[in-house]
Amino acid sequence: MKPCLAFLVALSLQAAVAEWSYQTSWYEKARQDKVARGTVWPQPRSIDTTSVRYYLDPRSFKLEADSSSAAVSDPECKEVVDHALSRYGGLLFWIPEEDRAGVDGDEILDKLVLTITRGCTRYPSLESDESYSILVNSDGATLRAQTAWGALRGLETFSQLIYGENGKHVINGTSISDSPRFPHRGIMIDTARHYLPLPFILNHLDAMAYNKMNVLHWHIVDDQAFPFQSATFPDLSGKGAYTRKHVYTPDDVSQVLEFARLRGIRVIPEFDTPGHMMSWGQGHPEILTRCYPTSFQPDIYHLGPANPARETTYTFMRKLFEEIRQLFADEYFHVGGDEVRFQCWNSNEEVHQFMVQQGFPNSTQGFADLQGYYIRRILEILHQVPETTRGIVWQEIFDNFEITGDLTGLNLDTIIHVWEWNDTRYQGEPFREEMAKVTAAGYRTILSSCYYLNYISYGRDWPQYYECDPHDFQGTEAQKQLVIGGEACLWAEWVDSTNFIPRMWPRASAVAERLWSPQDVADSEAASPRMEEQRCRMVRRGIPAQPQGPSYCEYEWN
Ligand code: CP6
Repeated sequence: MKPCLAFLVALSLQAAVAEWSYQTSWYEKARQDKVARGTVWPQPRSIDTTSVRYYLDPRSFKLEADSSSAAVSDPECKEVVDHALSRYGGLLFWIPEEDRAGVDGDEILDKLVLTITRGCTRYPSLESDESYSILVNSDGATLRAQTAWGALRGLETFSQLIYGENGKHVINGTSISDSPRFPHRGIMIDTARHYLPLPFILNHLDAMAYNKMNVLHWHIVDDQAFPFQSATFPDLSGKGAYTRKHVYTPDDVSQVLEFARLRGIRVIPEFDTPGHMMSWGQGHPEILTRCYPTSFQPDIYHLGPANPARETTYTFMRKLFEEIRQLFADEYFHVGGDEVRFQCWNSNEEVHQFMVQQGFPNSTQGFADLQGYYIRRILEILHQVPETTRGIVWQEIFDNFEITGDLTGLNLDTIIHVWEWNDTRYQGEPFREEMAKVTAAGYRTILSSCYYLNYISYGRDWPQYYECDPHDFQGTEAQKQLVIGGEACLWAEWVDSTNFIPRMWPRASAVAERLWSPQDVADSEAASPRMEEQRCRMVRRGIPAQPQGPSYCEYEWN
């Protein structure tokens, strides 16, 4: 009898302790200060919130397009809007049925009415207007945008304003007027070092939309693999992909493009040239430079950069670019240009003869001239392919033209992508100097140097991305205007589908806010509770974003 009684006492004591710890959970209290429910990421340009609460009933709430506006009358708008309304219909309410409380007797918000005041284009572009405004008050809720792309950003914001309280979905009285600080807010993914199956790319595009990012820079091929399946040159992936299964077919690419378009995201392909092309040589060795061993480099790679001395190289690139331009819709195309080894060109007699013929000196200067010649021709080809196409290049191309002392070969419509950064250089602020130089020469630029997500370390590392500002360099107002944005880069030597999403998110969210929100939204401490909320929001929506320190989410990943 006695042990049995002790057992019962212990049991009820345990229950009491459990009850006590639930009710007064110190961590729950601590967390109240660390998360900020119903806050928006990235922070809008202007937001006013009242303390009036409106309640939403998931069974009857409606997202509606104003039928007298372009949201319905313009077919290009309507397609994007219809998809978005159905997507967000599924994202607004997340409190599980069993935890929900009725809202009878509360002040109800029954719908959001969306108005598009201008019109739409089939694809988003660098020039797209993404502005929107939201008003929630006792008259109801409205969302106004000039274009479907602005409507998408506004729907995302509206969905984030809704929070859960005592089992009810709530929104406060709110007035928002918002537009992005930079038009190019990108993320670079690398599908050459590891193949990323399509569902992971699509999941990532969803996460980009949740963070109002609008450019997927697809570094699709590189030295290690050529997963892009070309109809013109099937041997490129036939022999250059890891396996026959590790490829992106034209249908795969179309799926990515359409999924991105419906979320207002541009897809810019990168076909890196003349360096980083080893995998191309598996199927087409004739376009690469054969490297000969030298006393300095006895074990140099068998095949090096593109062969700039052969006319056939340019014919090949022209045909490939024509195919790619047909498939990808964006006006911009990234042609790389980074990390070219001159030793291989130097070891090759055919290349030497070509340099003599062109009058290039036999020196570093001469190889810079040669690379300048090659890129100038590549950019010319880009200009000539059907549909206007402009180039984006890594910073070496600019640096290189600077070495030759003649920037006239580098068309002013080319965008310079600044990426170089190592610790000592960072101390010396070299990327800031680079931004100043590039813009002083009149080129538009995007910054990645301080947004390299492939670096990892112990601890909370997003503040360093958050605090790096693309305008933080010495320059005139006109120079600042030439900075069109930035890109987070996740190089994938150590990343595949097992760790891609958690390594990317929510660290890329820090970059997203830097590029969207006003410059003075820059305090990472102040941003922390919103970041915490954004991370849990992504988890709730099916993005396995990694934690940013000890914490929990109300609705965990499962
Ligand atoms: N591959 C290509 C890479 C890198 C670049 N280009 C790279 C360089 C330095 C770091 C990470 C990645 N792996 N094609 C540079 C643009 Cl730290």
